[in-house]
Amino acid sequence: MAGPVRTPQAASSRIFSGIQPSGGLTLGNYLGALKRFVEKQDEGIETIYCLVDMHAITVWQDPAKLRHATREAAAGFIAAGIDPARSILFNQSQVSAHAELGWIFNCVARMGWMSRMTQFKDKAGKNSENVSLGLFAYPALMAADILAYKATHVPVGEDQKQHLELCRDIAIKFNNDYAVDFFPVVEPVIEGAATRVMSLRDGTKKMSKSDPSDQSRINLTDDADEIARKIRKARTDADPLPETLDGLKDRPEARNLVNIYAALAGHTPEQVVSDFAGAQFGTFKPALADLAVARLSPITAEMVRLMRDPGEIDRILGEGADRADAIARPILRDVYEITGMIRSPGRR
Ligand code: AQP
Repeated sequence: MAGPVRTPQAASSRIFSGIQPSGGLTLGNYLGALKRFVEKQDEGIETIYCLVDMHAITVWQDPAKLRHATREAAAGFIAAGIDPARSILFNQSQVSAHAELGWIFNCVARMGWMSRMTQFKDKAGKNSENVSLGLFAYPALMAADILAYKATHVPVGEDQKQHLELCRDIAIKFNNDYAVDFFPVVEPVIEGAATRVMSLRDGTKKMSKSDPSDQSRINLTDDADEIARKIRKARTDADPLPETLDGLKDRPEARNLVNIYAALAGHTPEQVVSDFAGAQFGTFKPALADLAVARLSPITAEMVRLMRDPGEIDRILGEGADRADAIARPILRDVYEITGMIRSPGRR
């Protein structure tokens, strides 16, 4: 008897990445992820982008706010340059392959691997007995998000590196356990001047949409005045900018603003310090604020316009979900076959 049909590995590159609609998109999400999602799409690579609403509920989300944040994030993607005709854009819960493969990966991943995840430790803090089981299992679902499409490359910010290593471990263990060459070993794509944008209030903490202080971040919905005010008030030190990057080694807040400038301008951080060598923050911050407003304001304005028609956003997400499902379903069928789970004739 012939063995199970195996969907072939993606012919060349296939990109998958996601963002949690656990709040509004930040400058960190934009520079670390979204801006690069657009670049990958524009390079002509097959791109699949997902608003991972099932990850968002690993911490409590008000349902109305989650719905709003999901639509707003979709609007942010489109406003930033994601073209739903060229990229697949959808929300995770509309494609059940994520949850189904996530369960199988819960049975592949080891407790020891999961216990080493620093994001879980950071988010759970001293409260680890009371956080959801979903928060602990999050990286296995993330591996399913990626591998349901046999994606080969995943553009992310620096903070997701460990989760992608776990995704590689899961793919390798699945292949070994079932003696197949089925899942690809994915490559993280962590590149650019701002792979880790830091809080504007504390240069040692990541800029995050769930930080209780709104002053710590720039939101993609902030208007020009808010952006300028937050940059003006960003924590810095009293020294002028040095002539080389070495001079920023022990100055995390200054380094963060230089990185943000570089990423927004499309320059290297080296170029930025050389252009502003000897400048005080009284000069650098207004230049950064002008640049940030010039880059972000058109995106914000377009988001506002798109949010006037939530029905159209839902339609785009539904169409993306159908296209995503068409890729993921045959892969999942093979996974059921490989793992010995019966699919009756005529059933999905
Ligand atoms: N500060 C950041 N700098 C660079 N990249 C970042 N990313 C997030 N924050 C920064 C990248 O954005 C993508 C989506 O991340 P996410 O929203 O799914 O989860 P996260 O990394 O946990 O982001 P937040 O803002 O900190 O969310 P909350 O507060 O809900 O936990 C990823 O590629 C991430 O690397």
